[in-house]
Amino acid sequence: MPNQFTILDVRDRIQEARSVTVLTGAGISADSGVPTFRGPEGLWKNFRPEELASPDAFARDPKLVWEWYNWRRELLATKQPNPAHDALVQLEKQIPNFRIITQNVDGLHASAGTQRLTEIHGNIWKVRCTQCHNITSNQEVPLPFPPTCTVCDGLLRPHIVWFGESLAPEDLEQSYAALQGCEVLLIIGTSGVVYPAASFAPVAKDHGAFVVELNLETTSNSSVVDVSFQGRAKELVPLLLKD
Ligand code: BV8
Ligand code: ZN
Repeated sequence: MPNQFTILDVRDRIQEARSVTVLTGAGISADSGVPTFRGPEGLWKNFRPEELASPDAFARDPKLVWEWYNWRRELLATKQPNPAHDALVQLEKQIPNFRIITQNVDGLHASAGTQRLTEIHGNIWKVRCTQCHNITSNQEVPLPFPPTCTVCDGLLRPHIVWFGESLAPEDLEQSYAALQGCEVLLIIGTSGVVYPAASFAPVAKDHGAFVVELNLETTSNSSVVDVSFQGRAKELVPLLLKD
């Protein structure tokens, strides 16, 4: 079915809104050259998530898990925010109530300059002590194994939410407040298969939001949203700004 709305209709709707929430996934960073997770070139093509992104995997073989994260940190150290990240920084300045909820752990929204940001799956540039749970920023690439805590000498792990782990309660609270209180929810570059983020579109919709999807292809969110545009994030997102 053809779209009932054009991208310029959506731009007007966003510009008139007092509250906009944005949910992003790996697709927004794909335009910066960061590999996505699923799909033909995705990271999970070569690795099984439960073998690397799970607490069991880390307990079994922390060195292997750290090798994978070191490889990703090395790759990310060469990447920059793209025009989609930058356009969202501009949008934040125009909308009184604004929040980005990102599933991405790459830190690119923060380095672009987004202020009101909830990184629900954590951040690859932070580490957490498995003993005393102290969280610190860490940009060392590669991080020599075993990385240890300066407070208690415990083994450090990536500050990332793995499969089977709960999201931080404060991040969930902030996300649900932003989803339930927004006039427009913009969903950019996510396949919509990982929970709880996969259920965010219906939450916003049930609370009266106008829900927009920007993606290269149709996803499991497409049937829920009010309008879906297919294209690259770096081309579509800047069109939502004022001229
Ligand atoms: C939890 C971290 C409570 C690693 C990640 C059955 C039913 C319901 C739930 C479950 C279930 N079985 C298990 C669960 C729970 C599980 C889950 O959802 N599993 C799924 C797979 C079924 N979830 C959890 O465990 C979560 N915790 O629920 O806590 C609990 C506790 C205990 C037991 C049960 C429940 C924790 C989730 C873990 C999240 N961490 N990995 C790391 O990054 O190092 S998930 C991983 O996927 C990534 O982190 C990423 O953030 C996330 C989402 O992926 P996407 O961002 O969407 O990326 P993807 O590649 O899939 O898609 C890219 C999209 O971009 C595509 O659509 C593509 O078309 C588009 N695109 C590409 N290029 C562009 C583009 N679009 C625009 N422009 C472009 N240029
Ligand atoms: Zn410690």
